Amino acid sequence: MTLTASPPTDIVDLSSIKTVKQVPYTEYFVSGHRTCQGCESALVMRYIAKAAGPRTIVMGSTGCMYVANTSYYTTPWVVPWMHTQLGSAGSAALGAAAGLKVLMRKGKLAQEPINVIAFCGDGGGADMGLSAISAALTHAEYNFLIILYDNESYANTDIQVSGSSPWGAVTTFSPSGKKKRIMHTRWKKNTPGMLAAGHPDAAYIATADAAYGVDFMNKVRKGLAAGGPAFIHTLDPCPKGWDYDPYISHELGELAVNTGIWPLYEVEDHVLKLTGRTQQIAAKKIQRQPVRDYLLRQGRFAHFTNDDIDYFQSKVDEMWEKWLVPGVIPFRQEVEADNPPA
Ligand SMILES: Cc1ncc(C[n+]2csc(CCOP(=O)(O)OP(=O)(O)O)c2C)c(N)n1
Ligand code: SF4
Ligand SMILES: [Mg+2]
Repeated sequence: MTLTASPPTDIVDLSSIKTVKQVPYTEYFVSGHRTCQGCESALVMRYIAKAAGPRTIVMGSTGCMYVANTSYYTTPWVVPWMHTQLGSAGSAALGAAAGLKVLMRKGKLAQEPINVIAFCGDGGGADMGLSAISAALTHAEYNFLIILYDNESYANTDIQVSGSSPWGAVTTFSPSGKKKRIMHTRWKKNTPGMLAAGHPDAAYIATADAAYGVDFMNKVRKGLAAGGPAFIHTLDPCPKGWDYDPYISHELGELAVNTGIWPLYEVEDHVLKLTGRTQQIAAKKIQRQPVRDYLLRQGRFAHFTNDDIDYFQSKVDEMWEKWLVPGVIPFRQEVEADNPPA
């Protein structure tokens, strides 16, 4: 099978995909990139482009999905693509959406739907560019989608720890040593929950995982059709940074969801809906798998003792059993009996 780019048409189809058979065949992110074998972030790019279709502009922050995707004179992007600075996905998305709107209003561009998508990594989005994303999500009058692909490290510059790296993970900045077995002692930042809770004007906010491709593509389409600022955070297994055989990338993506470490949800019109396997876990139709099944498949956790695994499990249990909205909002509401009025 050869993957060939179709010439762009003026069709923007953002309808829901019901089964894998309805997934569009045409690719707009094709071969010719140099990401590692088994790179789930590359799959995220492919699914974004597939779901959005030909009338799409993509902007990408510095990181693996910029560097490995734009080696000199080559690119896998069939749709227009532009690099933006490491912390600028929010500004790029907002600026492009505003620019298109003005050009259309002035009659310099035909009035037609054009998808505006900006992506960033966890370093670029959850750390450095968080303020730009936050600002962008307050601009209800513009349509765009920001995608944060989270491989849980600054991968492109050789796997440095980020605010999205999981507790205890070995990175080049947090090696496990004799004196300190656990060097990275901070819990992963809850970026999608923070953005959902703090941006009432955002039209759509979701989490996703490329191991569940149809769910992800539908979320991309919903975000683009939402009629305002939208944000999706994906969790992407990274064979190089997580240290495992590329063969199991997909399996790790599934385990992240099935252990409850990465809850899948969407917030649409201020309504939160758990999706896919996460919904089934919450409804007690299936049980969460132990985090051990996920952690022990990855070299970055190979130094973990049973106590470390138990600690990790207890933190994930807390998310599910004690958070105000399990897996999403990390508060506990004060119970009056605990604190009676004076
Ligand atoms: C302002 C700025 N600081 C540092 C860099 C160097 N740099 C390029 S890519 C990168 C890592 C980005 O990490 P992330 O956003 O998580 O993307 P990933 O490489 O993991 O795909 C860094 C630190 C840069 N390009 N710009
Ligand atoms: S280091 Fe990780 S994110 Fe970067 S190209 Fe390789 S697998 Fe993909
Ligand atoms: Mg990263």
